[in-house]
Amino acid sequence: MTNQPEKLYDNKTVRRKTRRAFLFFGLAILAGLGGFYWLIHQPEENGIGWPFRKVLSANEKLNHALYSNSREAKAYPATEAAKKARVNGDLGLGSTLNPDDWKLKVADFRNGNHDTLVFTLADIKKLPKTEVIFDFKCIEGWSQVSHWGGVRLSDFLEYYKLATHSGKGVSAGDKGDLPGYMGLQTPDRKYYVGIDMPSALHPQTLLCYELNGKPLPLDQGAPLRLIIPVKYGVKHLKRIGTMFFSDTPPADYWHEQGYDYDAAL
Ligand SMILES: Nc1nc2c(c(=O)[nH]1)N[C@H]1C(S)=C(S)[C@@H](COP(=O)(O)O)O[C@H]1N2
Ligand SMILES: [Mo]
Repeated sequence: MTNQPEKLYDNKTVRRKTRRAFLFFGLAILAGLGGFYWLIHQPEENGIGWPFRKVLSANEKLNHALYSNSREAKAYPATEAAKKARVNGDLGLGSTLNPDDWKLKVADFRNGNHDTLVFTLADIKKLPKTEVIFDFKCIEGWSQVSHWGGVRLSDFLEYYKLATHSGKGVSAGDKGDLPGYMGLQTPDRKYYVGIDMPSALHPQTLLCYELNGKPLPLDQGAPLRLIIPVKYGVKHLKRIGTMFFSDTPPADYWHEQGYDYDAAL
């Protein structure tokens, strides 16, 4: 009798342990359900609950930090471009304009000098022509592949040594020497936008004077408009009158109406 193996557990112990295990799993499941309930009942921001939203903002911040000229809007073949590009928005185009009298005014930024520099269309056209064919997107919900021609804004700023504090070219790549933003306005200042400098210097961003290989029509911004494929249509200011540089975000027409400042795609 004495060397009979001791029973590890009697029935009572087994029952107790089983009950405990059930209780534990039950609680674990409840905790899981509770967490899920909590997750899906958080206040929403643009339809996204904040725990998810937090992850998105972190990604957005990362995007900003890593934003580089390598992020290009998809290019299309010219055959896919609309023969008749849609016209939308005429703020700042109300006054009559003789394209031959038009001049581009640029607030000089160098060495804190705030003189106004004046450029003719010929000053711009003498720089290499670049064409961009991309899907133009408006925040109103339409998009259209369209074909634009002009001079890269970065080429213009580089050639005339604009935009840096020191007066060096933007290609010197000295980020500390660049302002954070540039502003553009129609000649009557009724329409105006602010653009972050990395987007302004993006290789697809154009000072545009052609549509489908022909001179830009007046209602599409002749003689010179902005084409900035990394942004929604609101930023593609037609009929540029003035450009200036700033370390703080310049006034922006649609931002003042409540739209996102960046209007980035
Ligand atoms: N001067 C000026 N530029 C403007 C606008 C405007 O009202 N005035 N509208 C913007 C908007 S909302 C869009 S979608 C595009 C449309 O360009 P499009 O007429 O060539 O299609 O221009 C942008 N540039
Ligand atoms: Mo738009």
